[in-house]
Amino acid sequence: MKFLSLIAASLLLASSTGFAPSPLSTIRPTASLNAISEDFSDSALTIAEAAASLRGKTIVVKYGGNAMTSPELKAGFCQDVAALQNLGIRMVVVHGGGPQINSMLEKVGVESRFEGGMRVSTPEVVDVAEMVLCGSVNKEISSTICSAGGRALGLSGRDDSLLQCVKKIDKQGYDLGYVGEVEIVNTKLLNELLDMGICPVVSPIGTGMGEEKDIAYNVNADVAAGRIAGELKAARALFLTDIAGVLDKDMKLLPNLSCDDMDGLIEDETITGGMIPKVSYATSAVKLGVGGAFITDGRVPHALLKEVLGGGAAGTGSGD
Ligand code: X2W
Repeated sequence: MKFLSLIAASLLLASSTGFAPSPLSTIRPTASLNAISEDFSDSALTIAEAAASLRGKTIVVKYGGNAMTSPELKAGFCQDVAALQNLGIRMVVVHGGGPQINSMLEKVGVESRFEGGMRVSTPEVVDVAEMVLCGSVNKEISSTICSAGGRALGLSGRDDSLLQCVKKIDKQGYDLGYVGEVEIVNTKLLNELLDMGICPVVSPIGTGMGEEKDIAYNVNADVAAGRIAGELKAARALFLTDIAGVLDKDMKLLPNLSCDDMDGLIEDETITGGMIPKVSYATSAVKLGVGGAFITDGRVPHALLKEVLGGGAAGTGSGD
């Protein structure tokens, strides 16, 4: 339902503005498109309409570390990104890697803990996070998108000052160390890459500002994705994670939420831990002009393609 209203809104916009096809209009069918066409065999028109309405628009996808654990799901996600890119949609991937950072911290014997969904980050923790996120995780995602027929470039928030941060001040008064709050997003860089037909794959390590410009900040990936989506005024922000969406206290899925609902659910502690940054920054992205934000179960094969072109993989949506 949320999806249909989004498509309707997009089609309305397309027809009233005299929709111009993007320069990236080459359509190359891929394995992913075949995979979802089986699930949506009687809705080919809906898929075609969704694809046409999104051509030339921007979608920011947060790909969480918990949704990356299976090699098949990872390959499917990268195929989906390549397929959507080849349909002329401007794709931006912001990835996490929390579990991957945990296992490296364990290997090197550095302890860390979370407060309000944020990893308290000493300089040693930031070093390990940067090594894991910008090294193995980022390169694996960008190269797999390329192998699937897309064009992707991996970069971190420190490259060309993509994510300019200040130290995050925690509302509860915890000192989070070098956790960054994103103040400025270099949208010029992102738009230049998107105009070249390249999907930026962003690691959430930010750079300090002014005299602190050589400092690396560990940025929660949901925060980075929400801020990037908001600043790009993306058509959609999707957060792929390892749960079904936002759940109420009885673990029932809340499929459709407004920005006002979100604040109340955080206040009454229905939303806790790692879901807080996801929901808060999905909400702020919508407030900044993103067409709709969706928290989607990334454990569903081809969840991204299903959410964008089909009736949705399941999950929680917010927006128009
Ligand atoms: C995160 C960055 C990675 C992340 C961390 O160190 O785990 C902070 O919490 P997921 O997989 O999306 O959780 N940074 C400050 O967000 O990864």
